[in-house]
Amino acid sequence: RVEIPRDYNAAHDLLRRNAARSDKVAYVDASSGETLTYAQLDEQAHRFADALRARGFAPETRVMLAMLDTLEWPVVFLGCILAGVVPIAANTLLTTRDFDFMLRDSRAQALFVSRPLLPTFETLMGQVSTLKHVFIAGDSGERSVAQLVASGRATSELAGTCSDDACFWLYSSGSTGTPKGTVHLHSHLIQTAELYGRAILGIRENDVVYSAAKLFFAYGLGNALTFPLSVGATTVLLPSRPTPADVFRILKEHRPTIFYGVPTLYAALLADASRPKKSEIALRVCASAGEALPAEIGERWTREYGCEILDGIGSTEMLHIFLSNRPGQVRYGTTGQPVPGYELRIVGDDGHECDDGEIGELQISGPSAALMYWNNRSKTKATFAGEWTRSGDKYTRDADGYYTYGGRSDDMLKVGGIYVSPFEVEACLMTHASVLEAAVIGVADHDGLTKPKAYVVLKSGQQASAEDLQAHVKSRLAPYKYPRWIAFVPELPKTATGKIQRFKLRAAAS
Ligand code: 3SK
Repeated sequence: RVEIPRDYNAAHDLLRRNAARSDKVAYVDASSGETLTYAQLDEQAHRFADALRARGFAPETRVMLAMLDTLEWPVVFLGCILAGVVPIAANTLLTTRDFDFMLRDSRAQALFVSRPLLPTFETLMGQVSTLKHVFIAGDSGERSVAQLVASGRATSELAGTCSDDACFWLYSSGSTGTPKGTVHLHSHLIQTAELYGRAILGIRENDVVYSAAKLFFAYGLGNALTFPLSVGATTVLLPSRPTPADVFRILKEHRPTIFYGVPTLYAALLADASRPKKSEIALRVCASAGEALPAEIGERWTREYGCEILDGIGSTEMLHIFLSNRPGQVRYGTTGQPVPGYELRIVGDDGHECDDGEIGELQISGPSAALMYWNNRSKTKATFAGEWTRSGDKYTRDADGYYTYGGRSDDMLKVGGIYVSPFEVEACLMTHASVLEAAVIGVADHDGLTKPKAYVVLKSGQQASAEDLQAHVKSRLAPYKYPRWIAFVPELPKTATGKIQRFKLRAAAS
């Protein structure tokens, strides 16, 4: 574990580490080609912090970032933290209803929003009484992030934060569809950089990194902000959702040495005939998280590119990866071994610690565990049990200390690395005029990766096609949540008290 002084500011630490790298490129936008050097990042983050202070944003005030991965993202995030203001990095794929909940729940006083995302927020402006200011990223007008930065002084004084102060929040998807504000402290970012970034990935100054996972995800935040800034590496950002063609272009043009992806993307890249040859790219190591990487995908990637994919698992609650394969010791089909600095245990239903080979819930103890879920005492108590954080994931450990994923303890699914609540998709299906009932489970596609499948009971005398229902969900929920398959059934399996037995559907589907 890293010793962190009591008086500590996470953004100050990350920027100070690069004081001697003024002209080195910290970020490059793969879409526009624009770059931000370490000196520019430092100056703009300090100006931003000063501008916040000048506008009366006191330490501990919360603000929301709903921003695409552009050069302004690290400026806003680090600038807030320098000022002691607490940024909430929001998933830009969510809907107005999700943002409405998150803005009210967090009482964020300002919103920093990328211009293309403005329509999603339009109906909320003036409606959420705690939201006082909106600043637009990717713009140069009066209410823009750029103007805010320009208005601040470059020499702002440091907020008197300490290592145990709230630093930033991320919203974690809840099984009921209600996101949970996960509060992280100033000390957490650098812990993940040292324990995983440096010790497992071996990230160093001359690395160029590209993360397909966006900065608002805990995975992307470590990949593309904390780890590269902790050692002075260069990070490639892409504002849009990465297609295989985007990734191939980045791999060839920017020649990242570290690529972070999710299994669905690795499968899509390997399935694409236009993928580059090994000689055209410069990867030395890849990481995968979000869902278990099928062994076949890892093996094919290594055969093709001569570099390993380190499959690991992390969580929003633990901030980054705590269990991972290590370079030179990869066993595809497993999630590897505990990351040193984290302690893991597997616990059976009755609370006993499992022996090797026995399945139970994975629990983690480590220095980056979130403080709590905001405004949610019962879920906080259920997840953060003293030293131990419950993952909700089932695992077994073999005699060599390698861990293998065995499914979720609850009904949540992971789709392309992102949690999806079956309840939320079911509730959305039931808003369709023809649907009486619905149940959603995860089903493996041809690559062995989980996608939502819905079982639907139609109202008597009503008709609807699978395409109708898919379009209905797509227009109301984040795009990755729609059911890829729909089965029309006469009834759903239920308990005597009327609860849907999703496990019966899962058993029948497998
Ligand atoms: O999904 C994961 O495995 C993960 C990895 C790193 C950070 C956060 C998460 C959720």
